[in-house]
Amino acid sequence: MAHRDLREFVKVLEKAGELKRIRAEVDPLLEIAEVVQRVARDAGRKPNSVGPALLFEKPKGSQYPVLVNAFGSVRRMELAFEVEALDEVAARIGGFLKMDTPQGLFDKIKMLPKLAELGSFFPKSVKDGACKEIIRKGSDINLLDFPILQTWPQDGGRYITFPLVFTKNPETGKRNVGMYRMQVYDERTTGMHWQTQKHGAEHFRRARAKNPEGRIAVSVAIGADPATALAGMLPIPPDLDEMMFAGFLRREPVEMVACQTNDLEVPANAEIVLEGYVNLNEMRTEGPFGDHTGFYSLEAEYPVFHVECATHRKEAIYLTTVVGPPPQEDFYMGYAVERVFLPVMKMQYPEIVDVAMPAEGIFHNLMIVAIRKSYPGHARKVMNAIWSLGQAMFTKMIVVVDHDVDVHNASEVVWKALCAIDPERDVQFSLGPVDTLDHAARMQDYGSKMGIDATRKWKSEGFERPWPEEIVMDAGTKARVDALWKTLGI
Ligand SMILES: Cc1cc2nc3c(=O)[nH]c(=O)nc-3n(C[C@H](O)[C@H](O)[C@H](O)COP(=O)(O)O)c2cc1C
Ligand SMILES: [Mn+2]
Repeated sequence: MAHRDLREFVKVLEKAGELKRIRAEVDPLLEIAEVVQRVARDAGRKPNSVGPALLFEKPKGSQYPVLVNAFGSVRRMELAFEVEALDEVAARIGGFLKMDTPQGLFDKIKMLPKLAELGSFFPKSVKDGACKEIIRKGSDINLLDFPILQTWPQDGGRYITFPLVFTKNPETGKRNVGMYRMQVYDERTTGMHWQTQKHGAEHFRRARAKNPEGRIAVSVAIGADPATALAGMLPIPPDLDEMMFAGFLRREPVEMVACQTNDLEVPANAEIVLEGYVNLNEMRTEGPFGDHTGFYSLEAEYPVFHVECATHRKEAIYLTTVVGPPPQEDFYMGYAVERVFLPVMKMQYPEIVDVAMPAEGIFHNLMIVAIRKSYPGHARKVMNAIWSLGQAMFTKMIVVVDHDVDVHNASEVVWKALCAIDPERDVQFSLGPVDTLDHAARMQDYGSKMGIDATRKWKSEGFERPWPEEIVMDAGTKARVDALWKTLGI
């Protein structure tokens, strides 16, 4: 049985010893973020140690509790997806990808259960949902009733950092769900920080092209069962429904309920829902915001979200996350995505053996890729493939190593990669879209990327010198020293 909702997940975390309740009053303005830094980040920097999820029961100035760091460890991501190891999710995805077009009757029959399973993940519309226990309209809505955090001193205000932003493609009617932060401007207005390459921004542009004076319906859900709550960050192709993917992850369809005031649907089990619209001709300054780069993202112009209706559960739990200098909670969320989508990458590019995105590289700055090299220039082919692969296009630096390098062992990667390169020969630059948050790029959203071919060089790549063998002790000597070991007194 999938986790029913966020509060059930809270109980699961508590039972697993992964959650701490904080009964003292703590201020959502800066203080909660500082507690999170001390408990989660400082602990997370020591090997094999991560801090617990935190449930602040008495945030100052609000009657609703705050849940933070709920996904801030590999174990908690496993609990979220109800698996013993993240590889299980990867294997399930791999199983579906391997489904070839059936040849004979026997193959067709064999595939039926899998196809039926796939069908059973489609979101299901339901008549009513717990998210509508309380319905507020107009001046009865006050976002500031919720314990929305300000996380860093120079932030432009309070930000909703864990929203599911629902929009519809104005041309196809297909749904998108993205996790885009929302700066709270007042009781009923927020920013809508969908970056230019994201699907929400594309819906906005297409709607504006049709009618620049119009608006686009937007609904936002905050807090749901874990797979659903996380679905907004998944880097999946446009027009692939994140709610379908959430259903796949939880092995049960997500129940969706119609909004009160627009034609969108939201997860019925959501803790809080904000319904409203974005005007297509209205922009407002958003930021600064202490971001997951560890620096403040600068102010910029973004669309504005107007809330017309707010619905929520009685005793709603406000789910949020704190970003800042890495590693923070989002590192573990991203790590799970990296593991889960590895089979998808491998299906498109079978030469890829493994990838790693170290925490300090905050996803977009560094990807280490191990490949089974088969032909001259193969490493550069893989770089170009990654730069054209969904949100991996943002990768500022790609290091390609041979299949026998452990990409998760930073010390091995640094050692072997540096030994394998002649910098002038092996570094490749490319130009293209970069992450909006990259403050060093020559201009916002556009800049250069670098690939390092750190594979062994071949004669067929113009390398005429012999390549040396890596040093390893021979088995005979090892066995003799094993036999001697006890006599050595070491
Ligand atoms: C905690 C967190 C906050 C995020 N904030 C933003 C944001 O403010 N703007 C944005 O464009 N992407 C943000 N992202 C990344 C997007 O959620 C991610 O790129 C997602 O795939 C976007 O969905 P889409 O592909 O449907 O547009 C955030 C991710 C996380 C985990
Ligand atoms: Mn999407």
